[in-house]
Amino acid sequence: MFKSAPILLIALGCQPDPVVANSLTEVQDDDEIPVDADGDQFSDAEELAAGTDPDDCWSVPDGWANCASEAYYDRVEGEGWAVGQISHDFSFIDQAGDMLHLHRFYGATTMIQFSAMWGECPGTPMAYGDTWMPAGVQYVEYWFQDWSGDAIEHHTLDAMKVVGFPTVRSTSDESTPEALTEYAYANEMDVSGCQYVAIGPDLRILGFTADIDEVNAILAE
Ligand SMILES: [Ca+2]
Ligand SMILES: [Ca+2]
Repeated sequence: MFKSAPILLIALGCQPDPVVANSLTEVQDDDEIPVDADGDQFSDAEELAAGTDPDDCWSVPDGWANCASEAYYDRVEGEGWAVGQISHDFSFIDQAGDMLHLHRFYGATTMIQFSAMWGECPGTPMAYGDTWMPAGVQYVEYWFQDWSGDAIEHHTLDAMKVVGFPTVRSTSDESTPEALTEYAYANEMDVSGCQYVAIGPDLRILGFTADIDEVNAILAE
C-alpha cells in the first residue's frame, strides 16, 4: 500500500510509519498512493464509493471506527488504568479474528465491560439489546474466560459476528494475563461479576467499577 513511501525517510534509515505515510499522501502528487485524509485506513476513493465520510475516522466502510491516527498526531500516550490516567492502547482480538487497538476509539466515550462468561453480568447489551448503551458511546465487550473458566477460543465468539459492537478476547492464550484483569485483582475487585471501564473521548479513564449504576451515571454526564 505504501510502496511509494518517501525516499527521504528511507535515506535517513527510518522505517516509514504508515500514519506518517498517510499524511504525506496529501501533499504528494502521486496517483499511486491512495489518499486517506482521515487516516482510518480506508482511502478517500474507497470511502466515497462506500458512501462513508472520508473526513471522519468514525465513518468507515467496514469494521470499527479507526481514529488511532488522530490519537497518534495528538501525541496521546497511555499511562495506566487508574481513574484519571490515559488508558493504554490495549489490544484485543475481535469476533472476526482481527486485532483491535483501544486507541482507535479516540474521540468518543468508550465503555469496556469485562467479565467471564461464567459470571453473572446483568448489564450486558446482549440481554438488553443494542439500544442499551447511551447514544454516542462505543461499547466493547471483553471476555477473559469462557463458560468453563478456560481461555476464550476464537470459535467461542463466532456467534457474536452478528452484533454491532466489538466482542473481544485476549491476545494471549492465557486466561487472565490482561492489564485490565490484573488491575482489577490488584484493587481487590470482584471479577466473578462485571467490571466496567468508562473512557472519555481523550482516552482518559473516567471510571473503573463493578457498579453498573455508577458507570451509567458517568456515561450520562
Ligand atoms: Ca479514510
Ligand atoms: Ca472515514
